[in-house]
Amino acid sequence: MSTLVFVTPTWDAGPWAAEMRKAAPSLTVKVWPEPIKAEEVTYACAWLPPPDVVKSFTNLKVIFSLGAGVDAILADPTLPKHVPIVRVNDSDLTNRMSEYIVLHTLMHHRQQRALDQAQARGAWLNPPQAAAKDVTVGIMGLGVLGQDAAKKLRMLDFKVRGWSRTKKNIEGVESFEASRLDEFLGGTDILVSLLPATPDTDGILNTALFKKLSRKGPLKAPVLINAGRGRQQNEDDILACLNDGTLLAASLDVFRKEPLPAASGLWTHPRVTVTPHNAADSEPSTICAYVAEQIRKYEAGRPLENLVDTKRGY
Ligand code: NDP
Ligand code: OXD
Repeated sequence: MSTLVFVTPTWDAGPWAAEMRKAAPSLTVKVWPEPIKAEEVTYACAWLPPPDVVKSFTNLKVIFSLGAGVDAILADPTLPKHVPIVRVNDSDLTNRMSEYIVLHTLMHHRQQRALDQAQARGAWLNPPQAAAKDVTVGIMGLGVLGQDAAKKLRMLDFKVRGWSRTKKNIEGVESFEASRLDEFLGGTDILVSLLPATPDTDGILNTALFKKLSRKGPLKAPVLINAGRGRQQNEDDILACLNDGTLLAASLDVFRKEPLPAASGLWTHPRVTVTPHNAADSEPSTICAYVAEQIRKYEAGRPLENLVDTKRGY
């Protein structure tokens, strides 16, 4: 019998273990750090695993990331190099992310924060309202999540463009490969990041980049929505750019340090919307069903899906 262990120190693993027992009754399911015979563990399901833990499972066959991003798993320098890592690619998580991107794009497009603030003052504010077809949303990262968000924004009639390492062919979406970043930015009114955290994307959302965004859109200054990873953003630059008008507003779901420290000026900035890294939560029942299905395929000698390329870092 195979043993699966959850290594999720920041989450209550109880509901996860219960769902996994339902999804894969033949597995022995454990939760780290309960006493485990490390050599009996064949599968590890991880979210923010502490360094050195995964390597202690000497007969591990597969590591499952319980999220789409794998940066926290790859950050462990002792991770066994020969063990494949599978990440989440699941319609439930994807739909949740697209909800977030559509919600925040519409919130900025319809100037909802300004209307809320006017309501609080009892003011009848009715600013000019542009049509979605006159606004370009530029998505950095046209992978599983970026492509779904792009399609849903298109359905609302936004112009959509995307930037990714390699060029994509998505109906109605203008695709820019890595070398065309400046061109991509120059036509973007609302910038969305759905990039993974890798050495190449570290700090990419900074003043120099924000200054390249379009100022010709109906809102006259660009908006930033980051639901990728906090490491991508320079938070001092974001505040400075909001204050000098380089950026109009921002919605941030991810931060360099999470939870966002109380002292951060992002909490109180009137044009920043802070959300607690909940753009797309991993739902135990669907993700456990996904992991169980992968294990069934693997044990039947079929290939694992959604494998992480550890050299690229995503
Ligand atoms: P994918 O791996 O499917 O897509 C990643 C995209 O980023 C690809 O299009 C890839 O290009 C592009 N990319 C990667 N590196 C670069 C680079 N250096 N330059 C240009 N483009 C690059 O990932 P997902 O769409 O599934 O997820 C994206 C990220 O979203 C996750 O890694 C995670 O950090 C974040 N996330 C956040 C959540 C939240 O709640 N806030 C929830 C879930 C995920 P190419 O296609 O050419 O390889
Ligand atoms: C993920 C996340 O990567 O929730 O899935 O951040």
